[in-house]
Order: sequence, then structure tokens, then C-alpha cells
Amino acid sequence: STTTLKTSDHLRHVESMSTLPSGAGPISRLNAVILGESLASEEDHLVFPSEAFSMQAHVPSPQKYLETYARSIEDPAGFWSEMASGFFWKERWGPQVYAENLDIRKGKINIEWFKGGITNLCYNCLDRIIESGDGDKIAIFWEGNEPGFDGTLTYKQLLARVCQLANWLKDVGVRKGDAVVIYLPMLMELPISMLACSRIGAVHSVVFAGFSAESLAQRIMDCKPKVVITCNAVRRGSKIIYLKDIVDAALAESARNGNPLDVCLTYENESAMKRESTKWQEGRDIWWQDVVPKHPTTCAVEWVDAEDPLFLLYTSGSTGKPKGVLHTTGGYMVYTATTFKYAFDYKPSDVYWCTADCGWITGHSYVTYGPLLNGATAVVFEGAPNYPDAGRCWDIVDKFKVSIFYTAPTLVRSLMREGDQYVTRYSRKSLRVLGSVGEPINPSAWRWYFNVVGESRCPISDTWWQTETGGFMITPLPGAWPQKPGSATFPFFGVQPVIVDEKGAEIEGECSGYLCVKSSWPSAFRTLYGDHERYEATYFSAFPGYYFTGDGCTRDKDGYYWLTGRVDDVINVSGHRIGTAEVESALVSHPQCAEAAVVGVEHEVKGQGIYAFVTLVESVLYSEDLRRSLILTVRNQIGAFAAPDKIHWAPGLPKTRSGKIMRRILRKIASRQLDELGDTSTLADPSVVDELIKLVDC
Ligand code: 6R9
Repeated sequence: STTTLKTSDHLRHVESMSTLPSGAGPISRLNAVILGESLASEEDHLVFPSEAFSMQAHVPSPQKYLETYARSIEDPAGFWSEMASGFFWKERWGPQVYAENLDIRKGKINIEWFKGGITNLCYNCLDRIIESGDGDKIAIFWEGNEPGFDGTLTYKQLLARVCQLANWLKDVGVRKGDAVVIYLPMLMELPISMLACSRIGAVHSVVFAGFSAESLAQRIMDCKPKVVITCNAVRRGSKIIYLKDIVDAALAESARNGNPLDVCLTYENESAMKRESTKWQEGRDIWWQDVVPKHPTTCAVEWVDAEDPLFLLYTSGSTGKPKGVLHTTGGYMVYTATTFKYAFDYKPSDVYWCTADCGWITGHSYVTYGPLLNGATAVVFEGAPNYPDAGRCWDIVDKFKVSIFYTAPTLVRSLMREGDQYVTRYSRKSLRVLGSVGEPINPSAWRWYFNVVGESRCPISDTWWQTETGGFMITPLPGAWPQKPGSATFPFFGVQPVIVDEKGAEIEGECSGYLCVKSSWPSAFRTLYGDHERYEATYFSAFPGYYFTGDGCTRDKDGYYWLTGRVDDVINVSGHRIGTAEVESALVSHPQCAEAAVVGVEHEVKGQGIYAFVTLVESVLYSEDLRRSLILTVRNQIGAFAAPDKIHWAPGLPKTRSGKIMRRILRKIASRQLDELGDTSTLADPSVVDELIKLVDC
């Protein structure tokens, strides 16, 4: 069906572009263009891959991309079956490769891939690689917080460790389908725990170890795990974080609410804290080191259906309650592995490092599963990227000869501020591909990353995707395309993005609007845990017929996609998703806070900062102590990363007559665009705006 090709807008544009000779334009000419010069328009700036890079790439040219993309859209079943056939399936999937209904008007939203196929993700990550002869290859280079503190695991060693834990989990009664909450820092035990769960068909739910006791308790109460896995403490930079204390508080809270937990497996992280000083609840708490190593190093695999759940990961939405995003096994496996291979142009000789924490989706798909499924060697880093100084990342790159480096724009910007000398002090000659994720990367950070870190030789894969999508959706394929700094370029194979207007009508060509996706892809999330209605309402109702991403997007004249940020009440702080409603509900839980409205503001390093307008209860006076206490409340209820950057005292909030807070006005005040407040006449009391402006710098 060539109609797909004709209606698919970006294809038409890039087809005309693809008449450019592959690798046209030497890099040196481009550097002259990009260094320092301000461009009339970002979309006119093309950065070409070197011919040498393109020649060795999996996708060496626009033509090759176009061919493969067209095939993936015309025949998704055939395309994805072929991708899936590289994995081990105990039984092949049924005659129908996938089934989907993304149209709420036609009934229940439903997505299935490879149903009836019987497999196991852990088996495919480890046993399959070992059987192929790579058992002695390094799976994980682990680097501790303190330089010089490190370790390695080969594929065989990793499998043995995973099996020991899997056996212990079975011993304490964890069965297929049971939930296990993992609250660990970036120790090797974190990917080991994830893999052990998937080996026995248990559903892991990793909670980022920066979340507070209350957030952890909320997640525990929602998914009711059989076991929680944690460690006593961790060093991060120069700080020590006492994780076990946080877990104790969360478990107490959960027990108070009628959800007692029987088993808390605790890893003794000796370098941060000795077991003697760890608070302990006999009968419930068990030291990892006392039980896990005693278990056999082999463990039979629990074969599961492709559509059996693999993990739950909670993420923020526009209401206060976090959403348990559910991913299943088969499609997730095929998609994360395929995207990893193509978007990073992965080759078996690469050493790959993703700086994300396994507490986020990036750590699930591209620290643990995607790399291992490809038999890759990956770095797992426990520490902070600026400790002991801003050169740490490049020290690690040189130490392990990292060739693919994947991080977030916020880190790029913070290192950029520290100065080039921290980068150029190190060789970095092993690097060949760079990656970016979490938020739009601004063109100036892109250029610094490209020119200084990558010495103008490494393509940047700016991967746009979400917890919900499981894997990359819009991403450059290194070597295939000329890049544009700040654009995530084109959709991955099988992905059909569309841009719609407020009414949900698809817009063609050069345009801006809401980013939706019009057909399913293998690693799409299948539901929100225990709340399929919320899944349908949040993602499939705003624009019937499509999956709505929550992001705004522009497509330029050449068909390149430019993500412009969230259009809902979600703020993106240093790549972490935070719902404004979550912060607001934490603030109003403070006894002296009557009302709160939170908006995102531009922040030089974090991308967005959190700006909170706070109304106090009658007769309470503003003070510095109160400001601190409000911020502390948010830290305690959500986590330090959600602490507001600014508290703005608000005698009243701008509301419509129906009582809806006009965030549009608050955003303008927060970003000091005071002459662009727009129409305030629909407000119930327009004078509150003047009051707010008076208090701008209090
Ligand atoms: C993977 C991840 C998802 C939201 C997403 C968007 C933003 C992520 C981006 C990006 C522009 C990129 N986002 N990657 N925006 N360019 N390369 O971050 O998942 O934590 O669920 O956040 O992050 O706004 O909607 P998640």
C-alpha cells in the first residue's frame, strides 16, 4: 500500500532530501558553521554524519531508513515477526502477530503483541547470550561512588547471581504474577533483582531510591508486593542516604493502612554502612548476604506468555495519584532490543554507558534489558556524575573505553557550565555515539555536547519516548541522517506519529500541535495497573482514535520532528516527571497552607524548575522558616528532586468564576512576562493578579 508512503508526510520530505549524497559535507565545514554562530533558523542547520561513520552504520543512508520504515508500516506483522525471530521462544506466537484497538469509540482499548508466544526475558538476556558463546564477555562494569571502587560481572557470573536470588525469591513464596518492590541504588544488585524477578515470572516494580517514605508507601499499598528488596544505605557524592530507614517508615505506613509486609530483603552496602548500625525488625528483615549466596547458582526458567506482565513502573500524571504503567513481556523484549541496536548503532565491540538510574524507565529499557538482550557490555554507575568533580563522566569513559554514552540534557548543561577543561582533560577517543533523553535538548547544549564532548565526530541520538512507550519512538539513527541540533528527527521503525489540532484533526506538512500515535508498537504499555478506565481516559480520550502523548510537537519543512515539551500539568525537572498536582497536594498537607498552585518555569540547568504559588491559612504570616518548612514537606512527601525552587506568597489565586485556577496567568507571572498576562477579565477577582505582581520578589 503505497498510500501510506504518500500520506506519511515526513517520508515525502525526506525522500526529496535523500537525493543528497550520503555523508555530504565534510564535518570540518560544519564545525565552522556551528561554532558560536547564531543561525537564522535552527531548522536550516544540518549536521552531516561523516562518510566513514555512515559506511559502517546499520542504517547507512536515508534511503535505507526509508525502505525499512516503509516496510515496517506496510507490514507490521511481517516486520516485527522478523525482529522477534532473533530471540528464543519456547513456543512461537499464534497466527495473529498483534491485535489492537486504539479507538475508544470502537470499544475497550486493547493492545497485544506476540500473544501465545512463550518466552522468558531473563533467559533471552543471559542464557541465550551464554549459549551463543559469549558467556565470558563482560555484561556489567560496575563503578562505585568512590573512584577506584569497582567490579565486573561476566554473562555467566551475572546469570549465577540472578539464579541465586531467583531461588531465594521462590523459597520465600514469590510466584509467577506476584509483585516485588525494588528500592535500591545503582548497585549491581539492582539489575540482578530485576532479572531474578523476570526469570520467575514475578512482576517487579522498581521505585527510584530518591523517593520519600510516603511515595514508597503509596506504591507498596497500590501493588501489594510479596517482598521488598532494598539496602541499608548508599553513598551518593559526599552524602550518605539511609535507605533502610526510609523503607522502615514506608512499611510502617503501609502496615497502618492494613497492608503489612512479611519480607524485606536488605543488602548490606558495607562501604556506606555496617550492618551493626542498621535498624532491624526481626522476623521481617533479612540480610541479602546471609541468604542469597547460599542458594544454587542455577534456576529453572518460568516460561511465560508474551502478554504476561513484566513490570510496573509508577509515573506522574496530571492528578495527584501516580500511575502504575504496566508493561508485558514479548513486545517489550523485541522492541527495546531492536531500538537499542539501531538507535545507538550498537556493535558487539561497543562499551555502552547510560547514566540513568534503573528507578526510571530509561534504566529499565536501556540500562538493563535493551543492552543485555544485545549481549552488550554496559557500565552501571552508582555515584553522582559531578563527584569528586565535573570530570567524573569522562574519567569513567576513559577507564572503561566507553563508546556509546547516553545521558540527559540537564547533565549536559550542568557540565557545560563547569567549563571545557573538565572534558578536554580526558581523551574520550573511545566515544563514537552520544545519546540524549528526558527532555528536549536545547540547540546550544546539543552543540556543546557534539563539539566538545564528541569532538564533532559522534552523532547524537536524541531519543524521544516515555515510560508509557517502553522504548524509543522518535530518534535519529546514527549515520543515516543529517541531524538538526535539538530535533529528535524521525520516527523509529513501526511508529506512526501524527500531529493533531485542538479538535483532534490530523495536520499534515509543516505544523505544530499535539503529538499522538496512530497505531500500536510492540512495547506500548497495556494498561494502568488496576485502573484500565484511567488508562483509557488519560491517553485515548482527548483525541479519539489515537494514543495521546501529552507532548507538543512541531514538524518542520523537511519533516523533522521537534518536541516542544508537555502540554499537560506535568513538569519535567532534570528529566524527572513531576505532576503539578502531586506537589500541590504535598504543599496543602502542610497545616499552614490553605491553597497551592504549581507551575513549571524555565531553568538554566534543570530544564524546568518548580514554582509554587502558596496561599496561607487565615492569620498566618509569611516567614523564611515557613518557606523552609513548606519545602521540607514536599521533600518528605515526594522526594528531594521535587522540592520547589521558588515559593511565591499568594494572598489569592487567579480563578475563573467557576473556580478553576488560571495557570496560564500564573505561568506568565512565574516567568516574569508581566506584560503578557493576556485577558484577565474572565477572572472572578482580577485584582488578585495585581497583588501577586506586588509580591513577585518577596
Ligand atoms: C524516557 C523518559 C517522558 C516525557 C515525554 C517528554 C519528555 C523525554 C525527550 C523528551 C524531548 C526527548 N522527553 N525524552 N522531550 N526530547 N528526547 O524520559 O520517560 O520519564 O516518562 O518522561 O519526557 O515530555 O513526554 P518519562
